[in-house]
Amino acid sequence: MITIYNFPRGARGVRAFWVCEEMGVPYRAEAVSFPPSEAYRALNPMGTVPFLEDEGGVAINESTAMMLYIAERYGPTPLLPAKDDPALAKVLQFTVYGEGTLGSGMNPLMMAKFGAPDAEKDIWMTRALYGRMETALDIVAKALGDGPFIAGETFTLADISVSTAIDMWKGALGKDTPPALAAWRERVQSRPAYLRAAAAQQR
Ligand SMILES: N[C@@H](CCC(=O)N[C@@H](CS)C(=O)NCC(=O)O)C(=O)O
Repeated sequence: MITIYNFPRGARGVRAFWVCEEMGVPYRAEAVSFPPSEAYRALNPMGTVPFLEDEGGVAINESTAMMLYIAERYGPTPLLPAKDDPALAKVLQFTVYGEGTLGSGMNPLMMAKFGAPDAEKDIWMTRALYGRMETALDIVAKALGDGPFIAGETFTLADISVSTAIDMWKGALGKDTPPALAAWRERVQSRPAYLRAAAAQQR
């Protein structure tokens, strides 16, 4: 069975829980304390969460790779369109973008907010990165257009990846959801599978 390690309320772990919940794939949620123990670092030397293990020695420490793995390994699923579906490129683009552009751009901002000395929080790099994240979120809003979902009529991995990045933008960084994304975010995060995923760490 899949095991997903996560910090309590860690947004990126919710990506993997959520995909499992949408697909009905069983998984075990394992809480990781901060700072991570030596035993955890022996499994995942980066010491980051989430971390996924599955039968056959599968070990993944990138949340969007976990999403794609679960969809491919336990699919097919409407969350990931088939090879010949015209929506495939947009789903892959925004699934990866949720972490490759958004999540990885927000990490240094979280480090500055929670780790930097006060005098070094508001430096050129953090100001530039906040601006870059705002531009990146505008691009999501343009891709969504009139919706209902990022890749069109069907809810996919792209919606999961990007909406959980906005959880970090709002939660850890204390920023507002861009108004053009608010109704979509509420729509996707009222799905029963999301609500179960968000509670998964407490089970
Ligand atoms: N690109 C990785 C990022 C993982 C990551 O940075 N996770 C954060 C928590 S959400 C973390 O573990 N931070 C502590 C650290 O980097 O030591 C992913 O998508 O899973």
